[in-house]
Amino acid sequence: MIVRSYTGRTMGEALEKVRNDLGDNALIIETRSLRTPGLLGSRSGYEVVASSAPDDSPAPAPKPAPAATDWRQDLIGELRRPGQAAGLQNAQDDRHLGDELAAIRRQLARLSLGQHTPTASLGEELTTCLEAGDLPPELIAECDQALQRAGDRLKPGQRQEFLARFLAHNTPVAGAIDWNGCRHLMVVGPTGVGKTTSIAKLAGDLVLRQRRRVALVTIDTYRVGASDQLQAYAELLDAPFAVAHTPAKLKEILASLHDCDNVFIDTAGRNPRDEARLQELRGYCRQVPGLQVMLAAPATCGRSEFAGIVERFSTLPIEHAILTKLDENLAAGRLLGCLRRHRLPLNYVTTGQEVPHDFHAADPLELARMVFTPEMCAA
Ligand SMILES: Nc1nc2c(ncn2[C@@H]2O[C@H](COP(=O)(O)OP(=O)(O)OP(=O)(O)O)[C@@H](O)[C@H]2O)c(=O)[nH]1
Ligand SMILES: [Mg+2]
Repeated sequence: MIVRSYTGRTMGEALEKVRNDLGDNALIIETRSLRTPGLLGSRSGYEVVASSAPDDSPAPAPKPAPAATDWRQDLIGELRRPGQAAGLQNAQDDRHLGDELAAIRRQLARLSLGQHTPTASLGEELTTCLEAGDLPPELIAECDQALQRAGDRLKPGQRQEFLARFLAHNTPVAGAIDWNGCRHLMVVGPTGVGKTTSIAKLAGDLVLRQRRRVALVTIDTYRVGASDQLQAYAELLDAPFAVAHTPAKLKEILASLHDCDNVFIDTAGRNPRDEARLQELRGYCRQVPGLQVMLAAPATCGRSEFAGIVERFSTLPIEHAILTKLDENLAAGRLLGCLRRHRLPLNYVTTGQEVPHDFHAADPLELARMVFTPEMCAA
């Protein structure tokens, strides 16, 4: 297999040189932009490192230069003709070629985004893994730099764990709540994220494992069956239960529950764009002294949805956060990016529908290791 470097004033020019020299099956290993100082100011250009197809065949004779075409179109054309590109002999060749094409596709995506290849230290496999988990590009670049700094002090088998620790270090997490300092906890969040179920899990743990006296109160008087759902959990835990229709009533109920160690207050799901409903929640926060607020945010949403939820609910005095449905998350890297960006005071994660078992205190290293699970890396 031949590996050579080609330069050109444009990326298209450099890629044409690759094609002329190594043929249609050439594999792009790396691309980067160049800036060389000159008398009349700096000149820019591009370098492409490419190899011949991995069958050790000699490079084909140079062809006459074809008319200049858009290099992206050239590559797209090649991606659409996988069968012609390698003269497949068997399934192994096929798989190998598939991997190479996937690598070229990712290169193409990076180039079309104007990004430089961030894989110098990460290598293709780790970059693929981080990209598949949708880790933000700036975090991928930081991982690359971290590996570069570590240099050869790391053995190959230690690279994933090193990166998991690096990512964990960059993921702000508050950890388990000190329940002695949190008597009245109101859980807010969008509709259907798992607020009521999360309350049942937290309360269940406090009652069954920590032997605390807990009460459940709901101010969700909108959804049919909402209070029944919480009441059913209260009965299972043998805990007091009440419904409050107004802040004044909630104040009264909390005063009557003075012998309970902790009181959970469930709320109706709020569409983050529904300002009137959020205003109502702000009224409860203002009028009920000592009320602490926990945001329930789903681990399943995209970056902009997550940002919208945090932004809208941050008009409430959020002191705690629980990340729900972690078991349904398909992009651990994206989640880490959201957590780092919004700096949620994350206490707990929930990992399934089973009450009270499917939750635990948030652990940054565990969240970061999710990026490297085989399912994530194979995505
Ligand atoms: N997979 C999964 N499902 C969950 C989890 N937590 C809750 N659910 C499910 O999500 C659904 C909604 O849960 P609820 O607790 O009723 O959600 P909510 O936020 O109270 O809903 P509203 O009160 O209608 O806004 C239920 O089917 C739960 O079983 C979790 O961690 N993983
Ligand atoms: Mg609910």
